[in-house]
Amino acid sequence: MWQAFFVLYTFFNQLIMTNLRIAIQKSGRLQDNSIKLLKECGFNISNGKNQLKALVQNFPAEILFLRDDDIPQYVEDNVADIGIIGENVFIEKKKNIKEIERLGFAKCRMSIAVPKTSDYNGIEWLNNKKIATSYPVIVQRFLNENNLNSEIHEISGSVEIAPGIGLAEAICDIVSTGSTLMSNGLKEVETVCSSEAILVASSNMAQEKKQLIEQLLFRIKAVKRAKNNKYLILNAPNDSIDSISKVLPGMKSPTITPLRDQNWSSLSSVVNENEFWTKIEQLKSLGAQGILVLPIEKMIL
Ligand code: PRT
Ligand code: ZN
Repeated sequence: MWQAFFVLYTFFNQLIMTNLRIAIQKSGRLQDNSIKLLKECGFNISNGKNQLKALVQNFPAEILFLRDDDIPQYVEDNVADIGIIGENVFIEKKKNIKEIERLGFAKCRMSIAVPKTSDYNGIEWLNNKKIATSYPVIVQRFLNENNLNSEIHEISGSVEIAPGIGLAEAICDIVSTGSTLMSNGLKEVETVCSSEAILVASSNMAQEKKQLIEQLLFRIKAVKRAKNNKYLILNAPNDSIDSISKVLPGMKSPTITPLRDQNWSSLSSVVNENEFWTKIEQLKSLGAQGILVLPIEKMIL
């Protein structure tokens, strides 16, 4: 009797339970980092690859594996509640969705490139020229901002070969290291925009989904913050503790523990990656010694 009740309870519970549906790229440059981020947020995902859908075992969420170009439409249509895409795709697709968090990976830029041998002498050169691209919306926005009247030739892939086969005089494509442009005899002449992976969300969704997103965002922020900070432990002469504490205020104030040598203390605190080396120089000049630097896994304020 009780067993039957339990089975029925579980069944109805699952029926009414709302899962947060998260769309990520099925394969490509965004996939590994998207899965890594969700795992760092504590998600236990059964198996990503070769599946269209995966259930998160320890959070009311499921992962949908899709082509990155399709994710904005799925999020707009509420098939997925949130998604991870490149900012370039977000701008290009112009869907009714919103950016809710920048994720800091898949960093790249969109640039205009022309043949190395071209007599390019400034942005005006592009006027009345043909530009090949897979991103017509982004290119048109750039042309409008610069009062240029160029022709956009939309192609879906291998944009970098367009000038070589006489399809266009310039291209606009994603650039990361620049080696693709170089090996195709092209030079980068203008940056159109920069891009990184972002989390996007549907503009209208149920309250319980919003709460789940808030929970996920809390975790993402803790993971991102941890990546941007380092944990420092150092030894300092007692008479420098005040000045060192000013250099290393940490999350509230540094932890100070006396050493066996009564003139010295151990001090630990958190320092932001951006100011790391400047702070190390200041600490050294204040007499700090034996500085240990440790990575932080999660950082919750
Ligand atoms: O199959 P699906 O449609 O899902 O994937 P996709 O082939 O459209 O996208 P994918 O996986 O190539 O890229 C996904 C996202 O990663 C892009 O939308 C960008 O936001 C981001 N990203 C970051 C990049 C690059 N770096 C990148 N280097 N996307 C593409 N490239 C390509 C670029 O198109 C060019 O061919 O790499 C080449 C340039 O690289 P470098 O290093 O030679 O300059
Ligand atoms: Zn794509």
